Amino acid sequence: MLFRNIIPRFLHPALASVVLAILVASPAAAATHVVTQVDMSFSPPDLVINVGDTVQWVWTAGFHTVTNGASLADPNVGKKFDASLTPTTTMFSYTFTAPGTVPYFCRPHLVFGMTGTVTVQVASGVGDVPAHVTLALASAPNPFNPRTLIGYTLPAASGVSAAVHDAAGRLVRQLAVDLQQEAGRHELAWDGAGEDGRVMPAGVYLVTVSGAGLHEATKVTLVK
Ligand SMILES: [Cu+2]
Repeated sequence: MLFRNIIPRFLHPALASVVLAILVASPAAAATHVVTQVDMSFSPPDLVINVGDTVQWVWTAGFHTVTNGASLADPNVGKKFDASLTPTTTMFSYTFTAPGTVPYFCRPHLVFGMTGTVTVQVASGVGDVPAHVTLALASAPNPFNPRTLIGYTLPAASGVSAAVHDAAGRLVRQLAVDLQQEAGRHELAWDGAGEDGRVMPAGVYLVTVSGAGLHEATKVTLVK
């Protein structure tokens, strides 16, 4: 009798189906993943993302393209995207809406192996795919002067790299290079200065953090 009394109260079939419907209907929040152009390569070269996520390619130097396709012989070259990464076009974003693997390359530097892939997986609500993990990158205060703290959460112990670029995509400051850290929340401070120690002009800067196979970017505004 006790069993009969408890089950309807705590696991009524109608309630259980409502809970299940909410779980199934809640998609993973769409994320933005950053790929940085480093000399004649894309970093990271291979990304795994969820359907609906956006990839943002960030220029640092030179003249490049972000062109979908496996090679120039691929009949689908450039049909999804064929964007420039140059001193005047320093970012390119593309939202992936279908599952599958999309190879891409840089037209001028394909012969030097400047290629990458984006593997788009279907995010599901329950069970089969792990919940979408992010670094939860955020800076505070923002806008800031004289100093901002860049917070992020590592899902596992990892080497962490972090950098600040200006709005033109130039590297301003390397905050960390393969800094070994434990899982959990961490903070890095940026005092608004470049590598030479001089405070940068007021403006918007892009902070990128990589660790545990995750790569995220956030904008911070230095005010005077
Ligand atoms: Cu290139």
